[in-house]
Amino acid sequence: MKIFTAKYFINPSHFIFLFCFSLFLIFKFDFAFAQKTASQNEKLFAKGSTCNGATAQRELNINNVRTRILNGGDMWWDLSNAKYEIPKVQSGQIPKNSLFSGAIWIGGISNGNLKIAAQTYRQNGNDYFPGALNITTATIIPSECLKYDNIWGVYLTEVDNFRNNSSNWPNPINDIATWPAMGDQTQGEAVYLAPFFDKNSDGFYRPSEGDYPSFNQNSSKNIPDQMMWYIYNDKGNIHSESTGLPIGIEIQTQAFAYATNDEINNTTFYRNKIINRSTDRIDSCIFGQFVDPDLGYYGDDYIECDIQRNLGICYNGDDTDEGVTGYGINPPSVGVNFLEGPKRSDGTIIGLSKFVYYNNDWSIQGNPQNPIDYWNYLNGRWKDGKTITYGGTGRNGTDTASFMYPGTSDPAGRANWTEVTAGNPPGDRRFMMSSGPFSLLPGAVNNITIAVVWARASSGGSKGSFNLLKLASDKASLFFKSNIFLSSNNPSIPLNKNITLFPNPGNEQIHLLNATSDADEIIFYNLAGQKYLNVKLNELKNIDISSLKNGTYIYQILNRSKEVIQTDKWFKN
Ligand SMILES: [Ca+2]
Ligand SMILES: [Ca+2]
Ligand SMILES: [Ca+2]
Ligand SMILES: [Ca+2]
Repeated sequence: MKIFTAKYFINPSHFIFLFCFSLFLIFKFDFAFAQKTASQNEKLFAKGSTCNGATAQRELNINNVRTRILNGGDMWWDLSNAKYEIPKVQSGQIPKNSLFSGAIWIGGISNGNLKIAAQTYRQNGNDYFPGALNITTATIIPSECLKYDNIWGVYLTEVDNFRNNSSNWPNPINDIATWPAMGDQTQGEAVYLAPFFDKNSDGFYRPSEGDYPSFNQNSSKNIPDQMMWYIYNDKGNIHSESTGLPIGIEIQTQAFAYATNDEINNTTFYRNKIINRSTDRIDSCIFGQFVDPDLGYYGDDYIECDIQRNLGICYNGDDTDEGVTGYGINPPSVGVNFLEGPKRSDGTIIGLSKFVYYNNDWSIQGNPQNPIDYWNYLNGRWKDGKTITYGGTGRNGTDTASFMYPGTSDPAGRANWTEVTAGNPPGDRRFMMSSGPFSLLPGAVNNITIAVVWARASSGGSKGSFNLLKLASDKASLFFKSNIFLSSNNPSIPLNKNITLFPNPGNEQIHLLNATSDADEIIFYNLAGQKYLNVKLNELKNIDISSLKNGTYIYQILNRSKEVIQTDKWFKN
């Protein structure tokens, strides 16, 4: 169990807080006076609403992960302790956690003002508050915040039990009965909020008529094995956490997971629908996922990113994860994957744009203390505004970079750069993965979906798990494209989940079972991600693998459009 003060900041004294708060006041009023054409938002901000912070918590636990979801923009903890337990244990056993906490940050420039919403540990307060905003004024009153201070959730088994038995319709379970499908019109909220299936197509959510919670609006398909829905905004009160100016955003989040027999069983997903309810255009807008990974014992971790995979990674800084909270030998790796980022004005989706980390201290590479610090990290800069430079500690070089520790994934092909090559002592890392910039127009809606992936190898120390994590990431991306992306009416990406490499393990020649005619090419990688064999598939779908050394491989099957239609493990012996 982690000691509160050790894990957190170095116990900020009251003095530091007051000092920051004074800075904030100076900063805020400076802006207010400088800005003669203060928008309606700033006027409303001056009045302010007086909502309390979010208090709901709920457990996502359908597969090998047991994690705590909160409704204040943060997750994976219970406000004191790490709650990203994987593998899920029975009661009485000591759980091991791979993440400590995480939260969403959003910043941008509007009317010359920096606006920012960011959470870390709620040590100073809150930037996010429960509830749906008035879509005209982007405001909310405290009683509405309180009404939405909840996380709604259903299992697929509960939805099935309800929708398949009309005798249950008059008496639905609580979360189906209270599912917040429709906003309060008298408060000016949006007509539709949480997605539902409208059985009788009358436009109203009435479980008594067979309507039920769904994953996508009015679709009966693709309901995850467990899903949650909650709504929050950055206008319920002043931003006492970051001390930034509010934006006027509403975020509707779905946390969900699937019980499977593959890597998806170690994965959790989060889809954030981010709506600009203000009348202001936000330029240079950046969306970020802040992550404090604590891989078992938190004091010996390393971080890295894989740019092509849009993946932020935490792996153990050595081969043994000590202590009662530690995983022991062959420790796992955990990663956070951007599956769907914000959209540019031309509709293209932005992936991982910046990756930066910081330490648990007050240095220029340490914890953020004011809105500019948060803004700098969102933009992949250090607290003093200096850009990352390639190599070493990421400072004081001449060659600029957008990503800390990209390994060998640098698109310009620069040398391998990791915490190992930098010679860092392992420690308690936090990272920020961001996506942008883009212009967030009034009323604009962006879906931002992430997956938390995890892998543990039985050999190869810390690095063995790190390599398997890349397969888990590929699996999550493919799963998203086939089951989630598709179902939200996006372009179709064919996925054949049934191809089998036979025999497995194999030796001289293998054959693809159930391969459809669009399977065109197969590529074998070793666990380090190096390409070993690239074969154009013949009519018979037979492959000569005699040139491969014995060992574990990851293969990808591509279609004629060079899209990956399957990826999995295969063994040569
Ligand atoms: Ca209806
Ligand atoms: Ca560790
Ligand atoms: Ca260690
Ligand atoms: Ca950490």
